[in-house]
Amino acid sequence: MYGVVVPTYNEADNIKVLIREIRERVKDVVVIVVDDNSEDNTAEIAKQMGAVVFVRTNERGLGSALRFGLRKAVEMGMSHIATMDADLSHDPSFLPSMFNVSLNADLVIGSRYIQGGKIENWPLKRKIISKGANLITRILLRSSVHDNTSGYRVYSAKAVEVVSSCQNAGGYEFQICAIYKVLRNNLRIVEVPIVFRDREKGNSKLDNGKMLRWLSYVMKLSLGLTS
Ligand SMILES: Nc1nc2c(ncn2[C@@H]2O[C@H](COP(=O)(O)OP(=O)(O)O)[C@@H](O)[C@H]2O)c(=O)[nH]1
Ligand SMILES: [Mg+2]
Repeated sequence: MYGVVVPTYNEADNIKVLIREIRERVKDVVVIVVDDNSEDNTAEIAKQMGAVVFVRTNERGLGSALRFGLRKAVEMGMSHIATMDADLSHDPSFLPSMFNVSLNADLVIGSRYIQGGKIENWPLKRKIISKGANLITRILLRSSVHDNTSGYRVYSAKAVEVVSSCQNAGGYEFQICAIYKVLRNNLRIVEVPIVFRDREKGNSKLDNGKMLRWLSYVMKLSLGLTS
């Protein structure tokens, strides 16, 4: 059974279209929305669209929401679980081929930085931050992956088990921790090209504080000071 985990915070302008497009592309898919108590009705809209919705009131953060959703998906019996952003940056038309590749891999990464991959409409500043974050990850953690920060992925149930140990990666750093754990456990990662589009509606939740926390985490992980 295929699942798609979508972490949300104030994505009312995007979630309806996203869920509809996922359903159009993948048959028998369960969409799991992990919403951190959005003020804009995101959770209610997702429920109306038939998603399984968890509203968290006592915890926040992209990484902890992903971990929570992935665990729930495995508990519900899913063997292949995609994660994707709610803001339509991750085009659901790539999902069928990513699920297909996941039949022979523990982690499939929708990659902007391999041949055929692309970023559309992102401001130069975001491109530099993303490229820099990937350079840092490849050097400090000796990651062979080209797009370590992509949130468009498919995990096997085995990979979910391995990344559940990323307890100290509550925010954007979860993406890095997950790749690190999967590589260390000798599981198979495959990157497939995706075209990433900047969001048209709603706001990015990435800010300077989150970037600093990300950097501090990656440095600690490389020195063996955190897990
Ligand atoms: N549940 C939850 N989702 C979050 C949180 N922060 C960001 N997200 C979601 O994670 C996805 C990526 O966030 P986004 O703001 O688009 O980041 P960006 O693409 O790096 O600018 C979106 O679906 C957001 O709604 C959070 O604290 N909790
Ligand atoms: Mg985004």
